[in-house]
Amino acid sequence: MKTFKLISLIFVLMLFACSKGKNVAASGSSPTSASAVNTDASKLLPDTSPAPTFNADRAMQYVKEIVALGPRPIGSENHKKVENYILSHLKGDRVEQDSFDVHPTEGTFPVRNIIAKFQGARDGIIVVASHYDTNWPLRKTSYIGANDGASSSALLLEIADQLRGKKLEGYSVWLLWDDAEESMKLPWDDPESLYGVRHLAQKWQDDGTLKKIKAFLLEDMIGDADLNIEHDTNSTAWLEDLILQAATRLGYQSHFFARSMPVTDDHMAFLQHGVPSADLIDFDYGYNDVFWHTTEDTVDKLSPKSLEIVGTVTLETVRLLNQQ
Ligand code: 1BN
Ligand code: ZN
Repeated sequence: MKTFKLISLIFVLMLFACSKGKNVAASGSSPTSASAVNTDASKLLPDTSPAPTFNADRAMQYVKEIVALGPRPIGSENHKKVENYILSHLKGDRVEQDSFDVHPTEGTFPVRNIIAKFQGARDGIIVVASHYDTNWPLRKTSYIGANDGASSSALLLEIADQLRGKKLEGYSVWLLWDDAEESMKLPWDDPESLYGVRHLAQKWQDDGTLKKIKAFLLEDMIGDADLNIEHDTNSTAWLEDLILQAATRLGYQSHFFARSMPVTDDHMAFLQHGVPSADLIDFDYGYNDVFWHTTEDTVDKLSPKSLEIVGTVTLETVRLLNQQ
């Protein structure tokens, strides 16, 4: 009888071990990537914690203050001002700066990634990122990138306000204002593109940080009053699923994933290094994207509600990642 019980126990333990391995999505993973996350909705813990909070009016105020600094292409005075603006909001937080020079054909330019680190109890990091520079080819115009760069940078400042002073029971959350996304060239795989994230991904690969990153969530062009976040087919599939789950829990799913397309944005650098990554981007800015990379990208096209939707869905996604 004892032997039978022992065999049963071993059988149950084996079953448990197998089920832990199931549903672990492979998309975006590689030998260097963080351990994958179980994304089966039925295995999530009961949802007892309160829904995330987000001050949309304050976030909108941040957008206005950023664009009031004027165009902020790399190498400009205004770029320095926006760096200082972001840093001034992170006083007392744990901040890392990743500063270096780039040498494209146009000359030598300083680039600065800014990272605010909110320590969690669990071993592992969730990165939430946004670029803050404006488009280099448009540097001689009045282009201020209200949606493209300012909205997502403001969203991160508001997320910092939400995390500050809280005891994080889950993974650490690192907010990354990355630089030179708009410099100098498209496409993303040109050596003169995505300088900030490519430098940081390599740095974090070299110092061992990268393997601790559970997810990289990129925010881009998320302030559009007519909010339609794309289903990005380059993003890690299970992370996109989790974002949709988060949006559905909050009743915001109608703003997500009506359209599928491959997006080549800052997250590509982290995907290339095997980090599960997703881009929350609305690439339908005005009819047929007419406002994108034009001087029409101004605050009047944005809505605080869109900031709130994406902000709370991001925080809810973090909460779901912590339940794995
Ligand atoms: C997003 C906003 N991007 C540039 N400004 C990256 C991108 C470039 C996304 C081309 C899609 C296509
Ligand atoms: Zn852009």
